[in-house]
Amino acid sequence: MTDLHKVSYLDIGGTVATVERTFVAIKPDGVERGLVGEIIGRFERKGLKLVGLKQMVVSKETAETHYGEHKGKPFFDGLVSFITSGPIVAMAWEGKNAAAIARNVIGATNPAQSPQGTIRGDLALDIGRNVVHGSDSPESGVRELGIFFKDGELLKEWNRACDKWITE
Ligand code: IDP
Ligand code: MG
Repeated sequence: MTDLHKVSYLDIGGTVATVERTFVAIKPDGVERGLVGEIIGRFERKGLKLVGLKQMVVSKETAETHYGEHKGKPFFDGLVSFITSGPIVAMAWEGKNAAAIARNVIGATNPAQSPQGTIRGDLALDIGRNVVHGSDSPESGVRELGIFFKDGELLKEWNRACDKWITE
């Protein structure tokens, strides 16, 4: 893991700021259902910046590491088997409060409790098929980006012309 997984340095009007990055993945159900463009578009429209993107099939070992906090729970084996069952789309999104913002875009774990307007509220029915993953804190974001991305796979620094219209 390197600094690339944690922050980038954004120069806005001469002010250099550290910017948070978080991990988001479209799960195999979202990919199978053709929701990749729809889901990426929601994060883009929110103003977050895409700084890493790849489609991949997750190994059992990686899935068990990623979901390590849930080991021993009744749904763990099913979750690992589901997340490794087909391709996912792994992403790194950057922006102010990226982890919390991405969780708001995603919604609650159970789609039945997730409001309309969120990804899970609009596009999912079942807690075991909730189409997208998002890191639950900045620290989890760093950990999970380190699991799914290698050095060189994330953009180092990319200043968009529109950044000043998104972040004060
Ligand atoms: P999160 O994805 O909203 O962070 P977590 O509690 O971290 O939710 O659970 C990880 C994933 O495990 C969930 O997204 C969901 O797919 C699955 N999961 C969590 N709780 C249950 C459950 O009670 N039954 C089936 N699957 C579950
Ligand atoms: Mg979680």
